[in-house]
Amino acid sequence: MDEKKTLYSAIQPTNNLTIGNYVGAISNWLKLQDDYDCYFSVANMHAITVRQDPAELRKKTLGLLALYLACGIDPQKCCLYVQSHVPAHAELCWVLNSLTYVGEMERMTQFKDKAARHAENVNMGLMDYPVLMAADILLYQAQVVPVGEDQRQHLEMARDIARRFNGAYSPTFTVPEGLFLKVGAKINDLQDPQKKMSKSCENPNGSVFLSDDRDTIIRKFKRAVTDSGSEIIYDPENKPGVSNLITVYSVFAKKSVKEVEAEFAGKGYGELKLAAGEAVADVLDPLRAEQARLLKDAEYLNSVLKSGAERAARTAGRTLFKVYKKIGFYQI
Ligand code: ATP
Ligand code: LTN
Repeated sequence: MDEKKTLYSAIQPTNNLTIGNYVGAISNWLKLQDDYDCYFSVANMHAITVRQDPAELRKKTLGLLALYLACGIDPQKCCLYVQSHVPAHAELCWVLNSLTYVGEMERMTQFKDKAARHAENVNMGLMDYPVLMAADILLYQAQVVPVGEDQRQHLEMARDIARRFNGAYSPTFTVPEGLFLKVGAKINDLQDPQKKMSKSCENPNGSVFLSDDRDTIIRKFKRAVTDSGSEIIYDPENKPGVSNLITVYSVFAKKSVKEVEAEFAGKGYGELKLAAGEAVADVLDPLRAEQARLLKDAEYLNSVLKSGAERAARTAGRTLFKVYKKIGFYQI
């Protein structure tokens, strides 16, 4: 039997996740969990690089874990854990810091964006974010890392750091490959359909959050910006609003774009908006209910976290041990 490849990914417990995150990240993980040996973490150490309210961070950490589970990520198949529960992340990050140059961190697009957005708090952690992400991935010798386009540069950095370490000492780290899924479509903002839907958007009507209730979801879709004309055809260039609604409906109702076009031939934008809203609500309602049920079961969540942290720490500990030996840290 072929050994399964190791896969690593994470989401930060900041803001509320949108249907974009669901389609672009979690729903893909679900499909990957049978074919890979998966590690999925809640990246709370990354989250504090932007100021967080402590009570909220605690709540969102557990909320994200409950969401992974509610979406069907199976803790029997995957290692689910919270990043700060495995000290090796911070320890390896420190070692890798000495192999990373300030200049290359200053050039990272996300760092420049976030530094501009949080000018009052351009802290060392924000700059070090990609090195911590490299440590996450390299600790588990991950071969495959599913991430969105926005993380491509960080993944490239992780590959460079791995090669640099392997070259300076001896082969130690697996050089990871990014998995940039083409399917699972990109979802755009409902109010500004030229822009990707994001957790931190300014207009809350543009993003549909996984925590939104049915009425809110339907209301947001009813208000979605559409285009001139009245035909329902998929043409992202000329009809970004309608095309985005078609994408959403096709993903959530599990129909092809062609099927959606046929279903709405001769119908109006209003009907498509309503259908999209209902399809999304039909998927999210049970998810939200399951997440709420799990959040009341602290004993179960803690047991998942405990076994996840133990398993993650074992794997990570093996890598860190090798690293410490190679760099000359005296061992007792
Ligand atoms: P923020 O607004 O806080 O930067 P974000 O909503 O852009 O966050 P990330 O945390 O950067 O989300 O991304 C988490 C994952 O969700 C990534 O794998 C990313 O590719 C995916 N993702 C985010 N937004 C979308 C979207 N609109 N469509 C598809 N996938 C998305
Ligand atoms: N930076 C990523 C989250 C993240 C991650 C990782 C993804 C933290 N560590 C390791 C893949 C592998 C994000 O914001 N999407």
